[in-house]
Amino acid sequence: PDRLDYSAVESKWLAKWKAEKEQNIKDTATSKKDKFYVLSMFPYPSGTLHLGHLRVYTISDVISRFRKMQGFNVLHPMGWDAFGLPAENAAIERGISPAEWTVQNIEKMRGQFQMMLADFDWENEVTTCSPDYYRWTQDLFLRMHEAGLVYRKAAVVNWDPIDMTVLANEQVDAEGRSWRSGAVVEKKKLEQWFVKITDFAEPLLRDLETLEGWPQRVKTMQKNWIGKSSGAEFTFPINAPDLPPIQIFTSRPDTLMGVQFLAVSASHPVVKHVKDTTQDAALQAFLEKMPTLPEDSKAGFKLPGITAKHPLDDTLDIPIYVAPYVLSDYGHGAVMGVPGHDVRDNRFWKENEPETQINYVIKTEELTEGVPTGKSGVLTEASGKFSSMTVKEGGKAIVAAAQAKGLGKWSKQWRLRDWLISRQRYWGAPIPMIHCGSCGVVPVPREELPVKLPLDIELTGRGGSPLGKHEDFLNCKCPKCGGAAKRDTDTMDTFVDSSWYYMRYVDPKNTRAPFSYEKGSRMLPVEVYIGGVEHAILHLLYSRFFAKFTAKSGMWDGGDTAEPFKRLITQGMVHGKTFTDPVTGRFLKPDEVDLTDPKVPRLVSDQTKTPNISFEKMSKSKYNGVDPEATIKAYGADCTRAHILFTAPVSDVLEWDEDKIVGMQRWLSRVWRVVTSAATRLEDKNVPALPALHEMTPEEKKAWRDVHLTIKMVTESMSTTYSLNTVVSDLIKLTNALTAYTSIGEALQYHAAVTLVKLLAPIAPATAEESWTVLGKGATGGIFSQPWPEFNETATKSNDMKVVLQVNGKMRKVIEVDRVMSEDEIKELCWKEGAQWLVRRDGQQPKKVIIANGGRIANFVF
Ligand code: ANZ
Ligand code: ZN
Repeated sequence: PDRLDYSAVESKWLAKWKAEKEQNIKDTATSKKDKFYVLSMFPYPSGTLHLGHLRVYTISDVISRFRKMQGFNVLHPMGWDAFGLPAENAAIERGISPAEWTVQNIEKMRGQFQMMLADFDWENEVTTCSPDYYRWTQDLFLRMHEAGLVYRKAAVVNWDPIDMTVLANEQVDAEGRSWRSGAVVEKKKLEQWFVKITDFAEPLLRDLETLEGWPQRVKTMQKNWIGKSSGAEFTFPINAPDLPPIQIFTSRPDTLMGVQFLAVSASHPVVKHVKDTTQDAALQAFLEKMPTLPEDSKAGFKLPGITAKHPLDDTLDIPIYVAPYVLSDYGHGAVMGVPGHDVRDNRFWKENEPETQINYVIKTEELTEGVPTGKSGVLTEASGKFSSMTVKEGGKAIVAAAQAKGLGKWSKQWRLRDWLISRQRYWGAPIPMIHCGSCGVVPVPREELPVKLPLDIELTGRGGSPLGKHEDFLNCKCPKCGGAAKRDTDTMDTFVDSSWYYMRYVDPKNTRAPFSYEKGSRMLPVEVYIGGVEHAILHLLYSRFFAKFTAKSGMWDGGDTAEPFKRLITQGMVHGKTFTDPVTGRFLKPDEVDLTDPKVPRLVSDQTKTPNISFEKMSKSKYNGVDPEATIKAYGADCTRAHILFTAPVSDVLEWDEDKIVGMQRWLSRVWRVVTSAATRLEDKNVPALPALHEMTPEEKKAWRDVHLTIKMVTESMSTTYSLNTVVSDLIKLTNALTAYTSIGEALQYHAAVTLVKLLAPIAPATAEESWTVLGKGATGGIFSQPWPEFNETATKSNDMKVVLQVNGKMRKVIEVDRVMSEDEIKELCWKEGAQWLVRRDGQQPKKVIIANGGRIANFVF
């Protein structure tokens, strides 16, 4: 046929591939080939695949198929991040059990993955809510407990006073009310489980440097989150004999001589002391008001009857304030206030002590909001014996002086906090701990795992933790003394489940350990990880922590740094085409826009008006959502995949414009024409040999050079730059070139078409596979068992190769070259050979440089 019936072709190949896969299940663990692990972030099984999913999974599928054709032992697994709140909410709202809801959704989404022709290794599938997965989540929790990395501490939760239950942050609305009862949510302290991720702060920070394949932006986000800060600690004695002195952390010890006050958080011991000893009513009132004040509030209250001594100057009495801008969980929950050189201290001081002069102890040109905060400066006379030292020298001398008196030392602080993993919810991995009246908290012995989540549970969203009401679950025997005891009723944060799934994928059926040492060491780390930038901080940090912890405990060989993901691709969001009323700006529903002429949409209500069009984050309220299933049904999966890749670079926002898919459809039809015409010319002859380079006609040489240049560029894009949009445009160019050559011989045309189809296969697998049935000529196996085309440098070398240098479209010079060059090389060459036209006296730079005609024209546009 001269047009491909994509829907018939796609379902035909889907069935064949499936049968094939079932017949020969590969064994990634024993394969002799080099491994390549491609991972895309597993989805939450909400029941519907959205376009964002389609984008991530298209990217990973392309990379995986490409690497398989290159002969790697590829692992490209898929699974389900299946614990979490939505399942529980569905249960409360609709009475369906979370397990059932989840299973149904998984089945739906599995079908959608098939539709998009994603080639996942389903034999490695993991589902985090299944006991044979969460058994190992619990096992890892206990291993961390054994390593001293798990502890209990009181922490604040959201409490719904009407439903008498703990709420997740997502269940509290912007006004601070419960999603169900509407009650104003209160804060309540509960004993909860923490994981000591802070023990790994140093390697988590340090090893970021080894991650060359990560976007700098993500590394910076991780770095800031970990937040290492170097500075000093000083001790300020206070005139209350039965109280310990106040310790502070500062990043600017050089400003010590400028301290005019101390500020502490409400939970600092000195506050309680003053409150209890003075019974000061105004202080009481301030403390009651404090929780409602924002962190950037300038408010403060001077503690009555108490002052501090300056560490280096006994003559100074320093007032102590309690103030909301001091964080209780950073440093010592106390600040040395330097109004002269710290912006926040300055604001605070002007608000609370407007009459008192500000001490300036550093002379610097660098100001922040008018405050001299710069570090390139010298200490002034006000710094006494430290005056005229630089900031750096002064800091050293001041710390040394304080240290000599036992009142100071160098110190580091981290912003990173320990990880609170307790959730008072049902649909999560139960925390495998037991509370015994005589023995205290006792871990469940690891060989008794899993602690199974009971399925016969009634969820109401009211009256406390669901597991606490399930008697069979709750009551148990103490593993230590055998007496009656109670299970912990908390479940784990779902981030725990997703912090190690990529390790389970390498050995998903292991019944003795989370994964074996051999398989872990062989298959980890992941070569390419693809996912949304919204996970740039927590998920990646927790995953890195798990990789480091497991490697450190000898569960796999992670080398010096034990990082889980070598390369990270953060794919951009997909934005939907959004129509708004040109007058009111209101979002228009689909039936309010007349798209008879897609180029000129009109308002249904007023045909003289055209709506405004923009691309925005998809949402129900903007009526700009797109259902991937409908798109695939309408245009085919191959075409949809190509469209997704072509429209934007992987990390950029993708503006989804359905009108443009037809362009991809036309291209795939052209590919099909190239294929059928090559096959038709051969009729039923055998595969012809490719003519030797010197036997080719000039046009054939050109065509073959186009083919090899494309091999080079596509291979590079797929393996190093992941510039998948240019892969599609390079293939489009090659298709067009092959269509345009009119006098190439049948042998060359055949080999060119075969190469095109191979290069196309990762992107449009069904079209490529169908093309192969026409071109394969008795080859064994389908297109995906064919080797990836090899780039041949000599095929691209040419004695008639020239680059025409143009300036604003006018030819200036013809430069002879002896080989085909990359765009960058061509530009370099032009700057060298054409300096007289390109380097302008007025310093003007070209606005752009267009390399056209396969590198034969370089047009510099000024
Ligand atoms: C005096 C000072 C003078 C400061 C100056 C800065 C500039 P980083 O760098 O983020 O670690 N600080 C210390 N503990 C705090 C707390 N619990 N709550 C709020 N602020 C706190 O920040 C360190 C700086 O933050 C410290 O250095 C301290 O202010 C403040 F010219 O001390 B500085
Ligand atoms: Zn006991």
